[in-house]
Amino acid sequence: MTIETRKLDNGLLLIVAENPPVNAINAAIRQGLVGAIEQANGSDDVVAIVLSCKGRTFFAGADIKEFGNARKEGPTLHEVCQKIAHSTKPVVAALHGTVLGGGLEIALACHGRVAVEGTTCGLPESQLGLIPGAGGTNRLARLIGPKKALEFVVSGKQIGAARAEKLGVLDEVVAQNEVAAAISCALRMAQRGRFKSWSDDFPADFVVSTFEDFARKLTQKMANQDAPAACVRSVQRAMTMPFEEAIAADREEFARLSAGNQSLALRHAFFAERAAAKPKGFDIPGPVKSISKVTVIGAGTMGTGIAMSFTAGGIPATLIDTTQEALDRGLDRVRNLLATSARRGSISEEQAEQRLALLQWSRDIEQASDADLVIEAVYEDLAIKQDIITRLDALCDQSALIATNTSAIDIDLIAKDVRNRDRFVGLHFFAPANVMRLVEVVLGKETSAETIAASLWIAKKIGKVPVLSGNCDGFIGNRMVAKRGAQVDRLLLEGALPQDVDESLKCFGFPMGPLAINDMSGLDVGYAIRKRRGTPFPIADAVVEHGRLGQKTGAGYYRYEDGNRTPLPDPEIENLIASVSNAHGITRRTFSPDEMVARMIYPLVNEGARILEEGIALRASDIDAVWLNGYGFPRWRGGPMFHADSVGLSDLTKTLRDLARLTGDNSLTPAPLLNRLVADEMTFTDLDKENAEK
Ligand code: 3H9
Repeated sequence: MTIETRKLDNGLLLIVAENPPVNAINAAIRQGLVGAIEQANGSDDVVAIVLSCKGRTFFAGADIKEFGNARKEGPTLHEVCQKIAHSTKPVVAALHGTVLGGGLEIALACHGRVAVEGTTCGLPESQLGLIPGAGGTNRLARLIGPKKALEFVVSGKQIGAARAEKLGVLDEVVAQNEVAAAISCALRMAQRGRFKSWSDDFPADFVVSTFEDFARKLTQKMANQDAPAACVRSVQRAMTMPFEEAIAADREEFARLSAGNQSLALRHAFFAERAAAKPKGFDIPGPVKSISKVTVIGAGTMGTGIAMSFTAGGIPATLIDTTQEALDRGLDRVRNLLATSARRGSISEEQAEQRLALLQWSRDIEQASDADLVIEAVYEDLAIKQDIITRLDALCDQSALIATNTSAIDIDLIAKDVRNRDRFVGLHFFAPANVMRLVEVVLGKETSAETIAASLWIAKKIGKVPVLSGNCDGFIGNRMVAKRGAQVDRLLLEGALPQDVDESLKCFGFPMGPLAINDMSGLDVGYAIRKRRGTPFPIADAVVEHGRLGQKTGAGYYRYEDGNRTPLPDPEIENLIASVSNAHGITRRTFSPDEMVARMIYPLVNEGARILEEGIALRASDIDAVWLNGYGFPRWRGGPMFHADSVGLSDLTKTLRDLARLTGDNSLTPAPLLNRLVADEMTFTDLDKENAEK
C-alpha cells in the first residue's frame, strides 16, 4: 500500500497510489493523499498535480471493510476531497478501470477528470445501503443537474466513459495514456492560472415540487429501503443548501445508514458473494483450465438461457437438440429476448448482434467433441440424462468438463457410467438462466479440485455468482424452498388465501409471491415430484387435480385473462381451498402478515441449518448468496441466515418449536445446530467467522 510522488521537470507532481487489488481507499491511502497534496501546495517548484493509481483500476471506492469500525484513523475521505478541491495548484485525476464510490468522489473533487476509453464510473453506495459520504452527491448534482444526479446515485449503476463525458462527469476521454493527457490538462490549467472550484457554486433555479415528483416516480418501487430516500434528500440538499452545510448533513446521514441493519445486510451480501466464489479448501495451485468454447445440450427454456449467459460473457456457445423444430423454437426465443433487451436499452443493437453471432446450433451431438465445457440441460429424467452424459464422456476430449444442469437428481447417479468422473460436475442454473445470477456448483463424489476451480472461474467470468453445494435432493436452494412450499400449503389449508400469502412475502421484500411464481412455472411439475416422493400437499394437489396448471391453462392459484399475466384473485379457488380445509376438518382462521412471513421464512432457516450441519453448504453466507441470487430474497435483508441473526436465533428457535407442536410437523423441530448456536449465544455470522479462522 503506497502513495508515490514523482516531480517532473515541467513542475508537475504526479501522485501514484497503489493498494491492490482494487485500490480501495483506506486510512493509509487517505493519509498519503493529504500528505502529497500538502507537499505539492507547500512547494514553489510544483505548478500542477495529477492523481493516478497503479494496477487494474483507479480507486474503486472506500475500503468497505473499514465501515462500522468504531476506531477512525487519520483524515476522513471528506477531508481528503476538501484538501484536493481547495488545492492552490490544479489537480487533475487520470482515470482508468472502475472509478467507483469514494474513488469517483475524489475524482469529482479534482479540478479536471481525464479517462482512458474502457473506464467506467459509478456511485454504487446505494447498493450498499448508503449515500456517497464525502460530498459525491453534492458535487455531482452541481455538475450535471439534480435529475441526472439522482438517477445516477439511486441506481448506483456504472456508466461507460463516453456516456460519462456526455453527461459532464468527465472532461476528456482518450484512447490511451490517460496520465500523459491528464498532465497536459493540468499544465494548461496552471498556465491559464484559472481552474474551477465549482463545489462553491450554489444553484438558484431549482424547483422543489418538480424534483419531488420526479424522485417519487424514480423510487416508488424501493419503498422498503432506506438508501434511495436518503439519496433523494441528499440531492435536494445539494440544490438548496450551501455546500458545507449540505455535506455536513450527508455525513450525518452516511453515519446513520452505515450503522443501520440494511447497510450491514448489503455489505454482508457483497462479501458473501465473493467468499462463495473462493471456497476454502478448494484452492488449487497453478492456472485454472481455460474455457473458450461451450456446448449446451437441450434447446429448451433452460438450455437457451444458459447458452445466452455464455454469449453475453463473450464465450462462443453451441446449442444442440435432436429436432430442427426444437432448435428453431430455441433460436426464436434467443432472438426475441435479445431484441427486447436492445429495445429496452439494457444492451445496444450492436451487443445483441455480437451475442447472436457467438451462438451456433446443431442437431448432431458429435459437435460437442471440441468443446471445453459441455452442459446437459434436457428434461429432468434420470435415464435420458444418464444416456447423454455417458455419450458425452465417450465423445469429448479427456480435458473437457462435463456438467449436468439437473435441479434435483442425484448427480452421482447421472454419472454412474462415466469413466472419467473427476471432470464431471453439476452446474445448476436458475430460471430465467440468462437473467438470474446464481449457479450452484454441485460436487459429485469424484469431482476434482481442478474441475471445481474451473467451474467457479467460468461462472464468475460470465457474471454469475457461483456457490458450491454438496450433492443432495434439491441441493441448497430447492431443498430449502421445498420446506417453504409445505408451509405455504398449510397456511392455505388453515385459512389464508393465495393473495394473502403472496402479499405478505412481497411486503417482506420478495419481488413476487411463491404462489404467483408457481403459477408462472406450471403447477404440474411440482405435482409430479410430490407424487414420486409420496409427499402430498392437500391444497396444491387439489388445484392441479381441478385442471388448474397455472398461467398456461389460464388458471392456477389465480385466474388470468387472455394474453395477460397479471394474477387475479379468483372466488373459484377460494371455494376450492375452503372445501379442502373442510374435508380435513379444519376451522379456517386469519393470519397476520408477520405470522405468515415467520411461517414461510423460519423453516427455510431451519433447513439451512441442517444443510450447514451436513456440510452441503460450506458457510451460512453461501446459503445467503444462493437465496439472494436465485430466489429474489430481498438483498437489503442479507439472505435467510443473516436475517435469522437479525431476528435473533433464540426467538426464531422458540417460534419453530411452537410451530412444530402446533402443526405436528417434525421437520419444523429446530435443527441441532440452531439449538447449539442458541446455547452458545452465537449467530450464523459468528459461526462463519469461527470456521474461517480454523
Ligand atoms: C464508498 O466508497 C463510500 C464513500 O462514499 C465513502 C464515504 C466516507 N473495499 O469484486 P472482486 C475486494 S462505498 C474493500 O472480486 P472484480 C473484494 O472483496 C464503496 N474491498 O473483483 C475482493 O476481495 P477478495 C463503493 C473491496 O474485478 C477483491 O477486492 N465502491 C472493495 O470482479 C476483488 O473484488 C464499491 O461499492 C472495496 N470497496 O470487481 C465498489 N471492492 O479477493 C465495490 C472490492 O478478498 N467493488 N474489494 O475476495 C466492486 O464493485 C468490484 O469489486 C469491482 C471489481 C468492480 C471494483
